[in-house]
Amino acid sequence: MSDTKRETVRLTVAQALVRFLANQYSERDGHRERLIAGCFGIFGHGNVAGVGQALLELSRRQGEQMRYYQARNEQAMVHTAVGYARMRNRRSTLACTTSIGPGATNMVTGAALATINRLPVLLLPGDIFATRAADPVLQQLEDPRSYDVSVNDAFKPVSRFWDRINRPEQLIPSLLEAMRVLTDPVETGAVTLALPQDVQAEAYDWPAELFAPRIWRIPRPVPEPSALAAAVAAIRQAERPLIIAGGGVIYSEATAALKAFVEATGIPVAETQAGKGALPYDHPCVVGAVGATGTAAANALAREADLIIGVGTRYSDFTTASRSLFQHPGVRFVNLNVAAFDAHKQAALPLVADAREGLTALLHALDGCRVAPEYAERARRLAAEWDQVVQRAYSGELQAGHGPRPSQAEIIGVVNELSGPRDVVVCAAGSMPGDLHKLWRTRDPKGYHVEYGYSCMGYEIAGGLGVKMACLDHGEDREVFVLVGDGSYLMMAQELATAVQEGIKLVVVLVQNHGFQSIGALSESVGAERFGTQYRYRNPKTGQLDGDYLPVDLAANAASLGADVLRAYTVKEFRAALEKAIAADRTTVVYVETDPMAPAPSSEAWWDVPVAEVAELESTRRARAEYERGKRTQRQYL
Ligand SMILES: Cc1ncc(C[n+]2csc(CCOP(=O)(O)OP(=O)(O)O)c2C)c(N)n1
Ligand SMILES: [Mg+2]
Repeated sequence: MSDTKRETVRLTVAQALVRFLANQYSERDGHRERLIAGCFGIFGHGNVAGVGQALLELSRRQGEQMRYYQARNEQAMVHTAVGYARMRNRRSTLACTTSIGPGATNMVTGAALATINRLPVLLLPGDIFATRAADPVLQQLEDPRSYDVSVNDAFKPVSRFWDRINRPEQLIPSLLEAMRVLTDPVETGAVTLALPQDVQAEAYDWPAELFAPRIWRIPRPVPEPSALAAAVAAIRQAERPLIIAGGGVIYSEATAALKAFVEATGIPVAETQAGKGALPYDHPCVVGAVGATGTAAANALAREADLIIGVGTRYSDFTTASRSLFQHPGVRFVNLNVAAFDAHKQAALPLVADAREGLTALLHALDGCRVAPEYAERARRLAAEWDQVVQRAYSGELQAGHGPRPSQAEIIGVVNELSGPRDVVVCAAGSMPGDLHKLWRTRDPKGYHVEYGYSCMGYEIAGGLGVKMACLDHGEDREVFVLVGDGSYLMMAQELATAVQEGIKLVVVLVQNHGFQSIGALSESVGAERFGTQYRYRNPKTGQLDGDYLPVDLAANAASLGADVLRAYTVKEFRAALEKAIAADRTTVVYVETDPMAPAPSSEAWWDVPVAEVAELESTRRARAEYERGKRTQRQYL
């Protein structure tokens, strides 16, 4: 131990925080990048003098950088950070600073989205005075049971690490733990450091080494030998194994390992929403999307499979068709997952490991074991049949009789055809995620970005912005196509202004169908007759919302936010408009009206949405009978 006095630097808590963040790096496979690539923020009294001043001061220093980005809504900036982190495969993310009160709680939805999707974001809400000198400060929640409670406690259940910095020196261990959690593939999600307004501005003598560059190695845990042996034995015994590739395959950059594994074994691969693109759509082992929004091909194989090999999947109800999909009486699961929590789902044989390491180990241990040629051939035939369905949906043939407006599938087909193989499609809620899951022909592991863990309306434009920022920061020339429904657009369109402000180009396809087509169709299927799902005037005759469609002009709205806008009413016009948007160098919105009554082809899989057990409505009673039939297909996998 040296007895020289430790060098210190006198800074405020906020100044120390941003200097520390500017010096953090992630590293995996020898590749290093900034862990916190920038900071989004909206200022108020809870952060303007603290983190705001610190960001300004850092921006004036030579060398160290933490670029500040301005957003319009705090929820949206978390979405942008999520889009960024997912595009970087969790190697890098953004921080988000807010004032106290509503600015802070606006981020709670974003935090939940990040945590549920297992994506790292760093949230820095302002908080009430630690000294309590001026209580109650503007926007303070006063809880008569405890002075210690603030609105930021609402982040606790949706954060993977949460702390409140009531004294300067608490910042040091909290920052270290925050970085560890952000870069841990098992624990990652939203990390929240609540920063009392007074503490942000307080000075402290920080050890200088706190600000030295620090590297966080993202681990690749290897499988335990006995677990590997058990998994290998199960795979060797299986006659009809099926792989379900989840987001973990892509985040772990295991797509080449998956390709090698399936080419050696011939095992077919179905993909979840987060895992779509793990292999190109036309790879001979790929059978497409699985589950409630899946392809008939993948779901037919899933029903017959005697072994499901889940790789990097959390088995959401959409993936398992609410546990009704896997119908083989002896079906077993082998789950390769970095998180033991997920690896054990469906009473599986758990293989707790990084997806790439696990697949590579399995490949070696299986040593030439292959599925029967008839089985591989059946998978190929089913996939080819589905591809024909996609072609007919893209061309409008499948929805013949609808019109005059284009079907959503035709619009998706044009976007797919005009986009480049490395371009990215972004979506989150409504009927498009399901249609995209079934129909989108993904050609690159990062080409498909549908947020379906939280399926949060409003993610689309804000998330798409983060995707594009991640591309630009890393010199990737990819076009980002944001597909957004009118309902999602109305919920959160304002980040178009942020894209315009930053000179970041997005192509936004705004699909107008006058309300919630997705929930409308669901409502009909549960006997609720599309009640309250369309954007219509209240009808004075019926007293209901079944009058004319509202005259809301979303194209004019997009133009008012600074985007270029093109309107299309036919497939031909849409194609021409999209070509223009692709050629443009500014954010361009292509507004298109579609026919809400032209559904995509069926997945032939169920989704558990309980229907009223007693009802006066005949439509509900019929739906309940149908529901009970579905319910009987639900299983427990033990
Ligand atoms: C924030 C949020 N609120 C509510 C929902 C439930 N929900 C899912 S899809 C949807 C409607 C989406 O409408 P739109 O964007 O127009 O897409 P469409 O269904 O018409 O394709 C709703 C209300 C949600 N997913 N997210
Ligand atoms: Mg809609």
